[in-house]
Amino acid sequence: MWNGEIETLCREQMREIQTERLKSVVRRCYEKVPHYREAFDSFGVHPDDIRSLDDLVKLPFTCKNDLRDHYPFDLFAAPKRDIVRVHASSGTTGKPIAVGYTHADIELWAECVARSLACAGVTSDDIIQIAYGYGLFTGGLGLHYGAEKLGATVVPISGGNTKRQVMLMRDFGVTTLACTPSFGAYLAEEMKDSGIPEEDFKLRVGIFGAEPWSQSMRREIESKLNLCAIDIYGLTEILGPGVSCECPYQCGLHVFEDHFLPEIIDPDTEEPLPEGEIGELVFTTLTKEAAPVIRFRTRDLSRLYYEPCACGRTLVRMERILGRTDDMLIIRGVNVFPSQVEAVLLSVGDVDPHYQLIADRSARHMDDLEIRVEMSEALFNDEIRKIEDVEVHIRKEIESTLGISVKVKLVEPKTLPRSEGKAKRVVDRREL
Ligand code: DLL
Repeated sequence: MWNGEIETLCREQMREIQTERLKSVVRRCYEKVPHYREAFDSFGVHPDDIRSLDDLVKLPFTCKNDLRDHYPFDLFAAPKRDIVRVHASSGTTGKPIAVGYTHADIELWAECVARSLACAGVTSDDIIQIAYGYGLFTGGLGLHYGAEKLGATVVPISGGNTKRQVMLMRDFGVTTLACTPSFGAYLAEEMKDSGIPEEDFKLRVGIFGAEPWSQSMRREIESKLNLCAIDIYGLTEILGPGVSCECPYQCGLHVFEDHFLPEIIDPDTEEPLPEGEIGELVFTTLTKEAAPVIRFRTRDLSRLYYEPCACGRTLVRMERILGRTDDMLIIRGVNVFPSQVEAVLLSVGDVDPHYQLIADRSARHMDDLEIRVEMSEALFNDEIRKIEDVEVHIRKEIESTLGISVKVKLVEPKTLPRSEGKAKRVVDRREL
């Protein structure tokens, strides 16, 4: 463990640390950020009212819109001269959000990523190829500083250029790959096509995150890349990668809760939900200087569980992200998450992990959902009859999982757009 003392604290001691830090971040926000002072005042809550973790619920939520409305720097709690870095995220629509970091924040971030990598089983003997994008996106630089802090050898290749990625992976004897799961699947294809014998690659761990992926996708990537695929989670508003990460037991992501205090709420009623129930993840940063956030609504769906992990960590675990409240499609009144479809597609076999969900509205104002997925090379070379059978089989499986009728179209291998960062799984053509 990178920080064994913190990662194995008993619950009582962790709560003590969190309580002290919560009091201090709430006061800091109230004193330094006009938005928080106004929000607390209008909620009728004062920093003096926050005496224990149970008082957290008295505080107002912060939403992505609050960050947009104060774009770029109005939520900063540190003077501009202390800001040493800015990252931004545009999301899928509209105005971006910007987040600043002081020296101490960059140090905190490196600590959390070093913890994540150590948790994943990466050591200073590893060579890590960082194929997340470098730039305003937090993936590249976030992983970079943490991997250097851990003492691993960093190959800062960034995204794109798949042929070069594969060549360097072989030439440098890369042992750890960090990228989005969809780019991982793309690289697996490129490695196969390169004709380089499998045994020439030395990969053993993958650090995959930044987009939802299913358990079946994990198994597929693990067998194609011949590594242990670890899930890492984070978001720009809170830090970037390194908010939580799995260990090789792959049973939930350990949340670095001495820095990020998680809650699960019902997205509709906004009430906190008991342990184990699925709802929206909410985070409060406990130690960030430049851009602290109070009760940030992530829109990500997950659940929390507090029993210690077999790895010895006592940190609260969150389940892999089950979907987002906003990438959920509602088709004829039924909630559909791309991850549900992905799980079915990959469990059926005969198809590759490249797919898209296309929602459209027919002339009779009915919602249609078409699922396009690439067939495997083997199936493509098979008889047309077999292809039709697989199509029908997939359609039936998806219909029984989702409870709605769908269209399924198997397309030729390598015809759907590939992504070098986050995959675009959903195309919604309905005019709502
Ligand atoms: O994606 C930070 C990151 C970079 C995480 C590299 C992991 C690895 P944003 O661009 O702000 O930050 O996007 C944050 O991405 O709210 C989730 O919806 C999604 N996301 C991030 N990690 C995961 C994951 C980075 N492991 C948004 N599983 C979050 C599922 C994830 N979704």
